[in-house]
Amino acid sequence: MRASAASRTESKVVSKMSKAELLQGRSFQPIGDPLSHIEFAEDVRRGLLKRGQKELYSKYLYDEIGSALFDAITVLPEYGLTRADARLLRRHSVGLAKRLDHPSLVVELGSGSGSKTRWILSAIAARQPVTYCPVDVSSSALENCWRELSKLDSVEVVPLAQSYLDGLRQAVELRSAGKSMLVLFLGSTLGNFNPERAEEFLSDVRQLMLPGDAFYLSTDLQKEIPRLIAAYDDSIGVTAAFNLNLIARINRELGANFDLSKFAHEARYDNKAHRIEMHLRSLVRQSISIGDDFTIKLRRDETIWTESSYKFRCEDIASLARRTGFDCEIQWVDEEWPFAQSLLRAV
Ligand code: AVJ
Repeated sequence: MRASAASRTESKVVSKMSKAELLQGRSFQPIGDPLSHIEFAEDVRRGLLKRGQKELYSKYLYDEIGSALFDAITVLPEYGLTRADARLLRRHSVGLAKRLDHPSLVVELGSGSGSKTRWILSAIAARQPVTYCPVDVSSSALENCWRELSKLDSVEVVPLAQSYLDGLRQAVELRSAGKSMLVLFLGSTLGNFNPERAEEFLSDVRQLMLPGDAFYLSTDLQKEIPRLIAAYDDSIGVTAAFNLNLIARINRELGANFDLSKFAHEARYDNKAHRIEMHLRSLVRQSISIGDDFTIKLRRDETIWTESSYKFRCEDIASLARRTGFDCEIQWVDEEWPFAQSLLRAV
């Protein structure tokens, strides 16, 4: 009796609350089950036991500490990418919203903390209510994103803690009949994929879209090598900490015994492949146990490759778009830090 009376009172109160108040009170509940411990262990095992160049997948850089360090990277003076991305979005959001066919669903792949997305979401929501699905494997980043953007008027945030394609597959279920969708892939995250994977990924995304839907893609552009090296090897060592955190994470989660003082962060540019590479260089000859699962040996100066960040030319994006079922409708370029945003239309 008492319980039902209480819940009746509660629902009455709730019905009077504004949307903002409702969202304030609602707890963060992402849909999905992000990366599993088993998958992490298997990927680490495969990458470290590889003959030749050892490697670790860059998606594992983003645990709670790694995501916080990445947020610090985005405000470093040397790291111009995020500011360029934000400048372009601020400058062109309204123009972009006008070109779109009143999308009712916006899906952001790799939203991170979502701070850049505010401009484009408000420009779209000013024209009609919108459902926003941030997709990210980092639930701490998703929670920040949810806190930041669920306050916007006419925006419903549905966070998806999943891989990009699983998240997109889930999100398209929320599309209202006859309405279009906008997929955002900002921050030059596409640059983490090698060219074959990037092409395959865009084709997979295209498969989940309908003709007329829009894909808005940010990519870092080729520029002077010293500027690129500085962006990935900053003077106060935040990027070094970001990189080293990956082996610290393996210590924490898989019971390994990496001694971080025996590794150095390294950023290199491969001028043929047009990519920055991050490596962890072993300063001595050493062996490391990954829990009681397996052991690896590292020679002095042998490296573990932890990330690639490809740098593009505008025409690379346009031709990649054509090969994957899109038409590159317009590109905007930041002059201060060469960086492009491309509006790709599903054909
Ligand atoms: C988030 C993948 C775009 O490659 O520039 C920053 C990650 N790595 N500093 C990038 C990163 C080192 C970043 N992305």
